[in-house]
Amino acid sequence: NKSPHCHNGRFGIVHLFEWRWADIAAECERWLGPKNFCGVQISPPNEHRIIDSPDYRPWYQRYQPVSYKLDSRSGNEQELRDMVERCNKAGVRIYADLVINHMTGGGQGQGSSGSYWNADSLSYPAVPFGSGDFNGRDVCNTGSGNIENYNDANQVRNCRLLGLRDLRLGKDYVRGKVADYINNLIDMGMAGFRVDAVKHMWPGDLQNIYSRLKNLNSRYFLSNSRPFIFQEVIDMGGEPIKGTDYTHLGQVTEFKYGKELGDVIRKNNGQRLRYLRNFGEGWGMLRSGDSLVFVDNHDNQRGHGAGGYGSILTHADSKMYKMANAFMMAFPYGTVRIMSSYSWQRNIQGGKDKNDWIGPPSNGGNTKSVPINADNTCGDGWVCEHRWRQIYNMVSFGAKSQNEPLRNWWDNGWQQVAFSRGNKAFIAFNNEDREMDVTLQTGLPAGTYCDIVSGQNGKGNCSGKTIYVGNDGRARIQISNRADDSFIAIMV
Ligand code: AAO
Repeated sequence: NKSPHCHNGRFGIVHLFEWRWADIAAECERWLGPKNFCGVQISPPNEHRIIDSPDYRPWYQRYQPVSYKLDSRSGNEQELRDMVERCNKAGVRIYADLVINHMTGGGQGQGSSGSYWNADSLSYPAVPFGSGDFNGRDVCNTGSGNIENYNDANQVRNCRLLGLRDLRLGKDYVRGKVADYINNLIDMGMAGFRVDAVKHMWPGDLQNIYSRLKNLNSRYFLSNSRPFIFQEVIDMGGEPIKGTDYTHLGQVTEFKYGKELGDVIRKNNGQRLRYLRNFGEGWGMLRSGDSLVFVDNHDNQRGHGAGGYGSILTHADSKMYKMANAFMMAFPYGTVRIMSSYSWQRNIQGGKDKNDWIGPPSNGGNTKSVPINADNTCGDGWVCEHRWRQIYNMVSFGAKSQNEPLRNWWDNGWQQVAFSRGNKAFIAFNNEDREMDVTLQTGLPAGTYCDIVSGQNGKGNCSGKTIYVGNDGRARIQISNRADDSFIAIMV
């Protein structure tokens, strides 16, 4: 349950946030497979609430389940099945986002598959869940019925997160319904799951649900393979509930990673690149094998969740963002997740983005498909960070070097660092406000290498910088602080 089941020579999970299933299927075949990506995190596939006001079809409606019918803003069940099959055939794994802590917030209506729901009477007949299937006053003792204090572990797990109707996961019937939903996805060929809001569920309840899960589908996976589980727990320290409360059950999202890495690359609070030498466990983070890491996610790129605007890097800070992603993919720590976003107009007032709710590019609420431009970038408001050369080439770097040890660390004491992964790959960063020109041990065999950051290594011609490694393994590394990208990466 801690293995993402990547095919050999593949690396990295990309979150295709709010993409349609049909587009993901095509992306597996035309891009993710050929570029050595391991897998895709998809948006929640189940029926969700449809919100028209005050926010019109916000992205967050998908975090309010109405039923476990596989009919959502990203497509219907047939499209979902087709996607899973085509991605598996392209060698790309699929991980679904599971929202199982709760159903909707207050109100009533019809969900994305047309199912009726009523939060006031706790009625979700398309599952069916009724009033006895939710936590209530018997277990939650706050005045509002919502979580009011994160320092009280009981209310974090027994009361309502943001008013969302809190499922009684201690109950056998509820556990069974949730497990049936997940097993349906496993049978279809999914490789695993991101589990939402795990802090708000008891470890024992999750253990029970996970123990009901089937092995992965033997059509695509070795027999007896268990689903890969990565659990969303925001643990920045200072609360009674810790990420390590859940590491015996699967991996856990390490939110310190993106915050600290953002602070280092922004040079906040006197941070220096050289301090990254022992990044990860050395900085008080989870054990590498327990940790799912990312520069930003769909919450903190818009001020939800945790991290803060002054720290978290996103596609909007592109130069620093590419550096952060490159470091993450080159450095040996955690399972790597890359964010793939759509753009929206930020409008921060009083520390809050007034536009943080804006949903994916759409025609009247129907999510648009993703058009691909001649230069391989995406159109129509889809950012497609995973199609930025500096990012997808680093996926290849990670794929090639992931089993090699960190070697040849060098730094200038401040904002210049370099290291190799064994004798397979080498990377150097210049985050100073001046040029870098040093001769370094790369660990690589002698030869002429093509920098995969500034260009592409085609058949016999390199459109990027050329780097010459001598017989002694050393190379002259020149990086301008004013270049589009102030780092270089080479590999055998
Ligand atoms: C929407 C509306 C709400 C409305 C609700 C119900 O926005 O106003 O009440 O519907 O009608 C997403 C959106 C929500 C949305 C929800 C449902 O983000 O705005 O609510 O869909 O549509 C906590 C959870 C964490 C959660 C995060 C957002 O622990 O699990 O809040 N993330 C997931 C998803 C997310 C989704 C949900 C869960 C719900 O990724 O997309 O919500 O399914 C502290 C705690 C954290 C806590 C944060 C935020 O963090 O530690 O556990 O996260 O607060 O409340 C520093 C600290 C850090 C602290 C942070 C913020 O960084 O170091 O610990 O400050 O104070």
